[in-house]
Amino acid sequence: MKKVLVIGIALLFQFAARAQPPASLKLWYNQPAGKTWTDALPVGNGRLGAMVYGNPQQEVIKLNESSVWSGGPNRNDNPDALAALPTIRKLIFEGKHAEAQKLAAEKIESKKAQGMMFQPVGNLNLAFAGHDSFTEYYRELDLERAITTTMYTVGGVRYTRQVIASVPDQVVAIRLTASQPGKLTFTAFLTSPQKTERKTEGPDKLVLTGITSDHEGVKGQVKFNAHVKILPEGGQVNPTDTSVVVSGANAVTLFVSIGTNFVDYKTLTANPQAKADQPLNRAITRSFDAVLKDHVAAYQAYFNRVKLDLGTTEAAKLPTDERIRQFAAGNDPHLVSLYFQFGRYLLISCSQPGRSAGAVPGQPATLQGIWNQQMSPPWDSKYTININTEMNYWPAEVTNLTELHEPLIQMVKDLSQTGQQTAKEMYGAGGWVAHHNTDLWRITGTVDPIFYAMWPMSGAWLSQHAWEKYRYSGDKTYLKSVYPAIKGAAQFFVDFLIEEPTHHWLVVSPSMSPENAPTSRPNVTIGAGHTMDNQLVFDILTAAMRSAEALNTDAEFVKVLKEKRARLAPMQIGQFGQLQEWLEDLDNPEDKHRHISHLYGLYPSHQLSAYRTPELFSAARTSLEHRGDVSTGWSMGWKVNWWARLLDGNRAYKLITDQLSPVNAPGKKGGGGTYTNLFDAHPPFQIDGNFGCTAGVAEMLLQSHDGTLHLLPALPDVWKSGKISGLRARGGFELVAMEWKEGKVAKVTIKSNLGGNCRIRVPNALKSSGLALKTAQGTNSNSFYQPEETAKPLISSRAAVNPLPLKETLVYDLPTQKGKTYTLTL
Ligand code: FUC
Repeated sequence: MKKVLVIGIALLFQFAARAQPPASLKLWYNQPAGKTWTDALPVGNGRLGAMVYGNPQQEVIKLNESSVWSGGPNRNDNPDALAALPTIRKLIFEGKHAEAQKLAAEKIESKKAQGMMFQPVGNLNLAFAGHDSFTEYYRELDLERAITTTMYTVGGVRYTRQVIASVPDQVVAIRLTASQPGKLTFTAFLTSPQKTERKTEGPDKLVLTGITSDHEGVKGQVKFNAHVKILPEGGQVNPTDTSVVVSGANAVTLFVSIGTNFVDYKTLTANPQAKADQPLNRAITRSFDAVLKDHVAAYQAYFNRVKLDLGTTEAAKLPTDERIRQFAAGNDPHLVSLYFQFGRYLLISCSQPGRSAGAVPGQPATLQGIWNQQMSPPWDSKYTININTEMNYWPAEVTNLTELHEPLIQMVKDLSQTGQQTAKEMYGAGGWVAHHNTDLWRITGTVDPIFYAMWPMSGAWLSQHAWEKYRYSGDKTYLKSVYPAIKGAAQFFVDFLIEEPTHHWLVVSPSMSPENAPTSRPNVTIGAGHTMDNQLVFDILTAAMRSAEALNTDAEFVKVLKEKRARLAPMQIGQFGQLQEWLEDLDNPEDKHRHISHLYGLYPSHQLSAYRTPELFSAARTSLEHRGDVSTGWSMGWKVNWWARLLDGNRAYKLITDQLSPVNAPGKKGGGGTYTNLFDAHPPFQIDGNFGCTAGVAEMLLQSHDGTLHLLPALPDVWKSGKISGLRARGGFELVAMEWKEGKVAKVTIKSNLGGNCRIRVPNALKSSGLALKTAQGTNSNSFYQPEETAKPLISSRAAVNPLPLKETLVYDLPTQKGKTYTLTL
């Protein structure tokens, strides 16, 4: 009888653990992560990152700190470039691309370091003897409070562990409790793959000191200290040489603090021990609950700005790993909102402005955000700035996390300094340049073999982030602070553009269409006048021009920018009706390359429009069709945005489905997907796909790049009804709330932070009580909604270009006043 009762209670527990409230924003599992890093759950505060395994017998918390990188301050320019530049350019214009690439490999490719590695600090281990056999296991990551919780039962005692990474307190805080007094007995110790020394201080403190590794001839110079304070309630605490043993405690709080000698990319003079002790000494005067309360408040100040409801079905009651497995075949719209909010969670957790006392300013999200356990991670877990780093920040403005854009903007400012020398020494140009990778030390020479490296375009792309941030806020004080970087990026191209011999257009040479070689020139990427380059130069010259105009400065420079811009190569539509990737019509419809760089003009840029450039719009679609759907994670994340911009919600949703497939699904051939912890798979793990897809979901519901606030531009049939609140649009508008039913906007409330005309494009008629809502006429008077005219495309005589049929929309003008809120209804 007693046995039956115990089993009954156990089953009840199991059920309680499994039956989640339907719409909770939680990732949850019925098993620990074991040894699998991509099953562990991430927490972070922009500077500290931790992966929590939730293993009962041996808890592992893998620790990162954003300035722990191999090497030290260094430069990697190749000064031979300048003398070789005229010959390389001549060879390209003579069609001798292979020879040009060979010479560039000798003279432009960096002969120095190829970028340093973002490295781990180490692991905090908590060993619980006898906890290898447990029941009623449950593990979650709560996105609404940014806290992981692990629960299980051993010997009738319910154990709970919570882990957070706090911005206000600058510590990782861990709370261990048990359902009966005196039941917490474990050994805590630090380990690390780095060169470290470990000791204990006093009865209850673990100390690890280390220095990062040498790499590619650059001496490892980042010194770091990890300090852990272990504060039991009841019981005993006894240190050994390198561990602290807690016996018979009722509850325990652990605070983890990490400090380094890093000040900025050229300065390593901070005291790592003091940097680690400062937040730790403050934290230990506070309770876990107090730290938790402040953490949740700081986190929610960002997270709660946006809410998304795409509906909830029975599937939402399943554990997260099961939901991923079933997504394609099932009906689980809530998993998309969970994935969208997880993207926002990740950005809040891995990219914070440096505002806390004593904290180093956070670094931008690397290829892995801030979570890396390997000494030599894939692509060094650094910054690939020919797409991946930019993609990390696509959600920042639209999903209302503009402050989290700051670490990237700071990196742009840093590169605008380091890249000046590269521009001058390698290319004899003013302004600044960066190639396709950079790192903590802000290197701006080339990285990797020239096939991948010959791309002097990152300044143009990264500066768009500085400019677009302004287009959302209209904050001129901010614009002034980034104007020198934007101007410097433009100045480089003013000096570097060269006239090509056939059409006499101004082009970038040498460069490439990122990482893709045309079929007719196998293994040779180098060339001139690639479509993406032309689009990027158009954008950077425009950004500099419009910034100068907004700030009422540099009138002479603006004239130069206008003259140069007018002479750029137009976009071209090739023989298959595709948007040409290269200056010549070399595209192969069978090419499935993951980079589709020439569609930069469609997204994130806005040079292609259904309404203004129908031929180019149709050509972009043809190019995208040719490339197909399934690819690496980040490529699919980009495709969600492209299909959204092509106003095809069902196809965008299809790409979300590809993205939300398990990375190791049986029978899966290639392509990325999603790990059980919702991390994006390149594979391996790369965080860009998370951010790309998050931005894509927003782009399906709201667009503001093409002269209007376009509501529900790409709504898939499966999201018939839903609600979203808090998205931001250019020109200082905020979508306070939008509700849609049966594919129609039922109610929308818009706040105008800057005033001005609000031009709205919608799928259905809307009305307003007492507002001056009128059918739109003429050009939009709002200065943030002026599309930039691109040159008329050249169209191959062999191309059949049919403008795509467009769904009918209505366009309204609503004059707004600064600070006021407006509601429109069906
Ligand atoms: C670019 C991509 C790869 C990978 C790497 C980090 O080079 O082409 O797919 O994402 O960055």
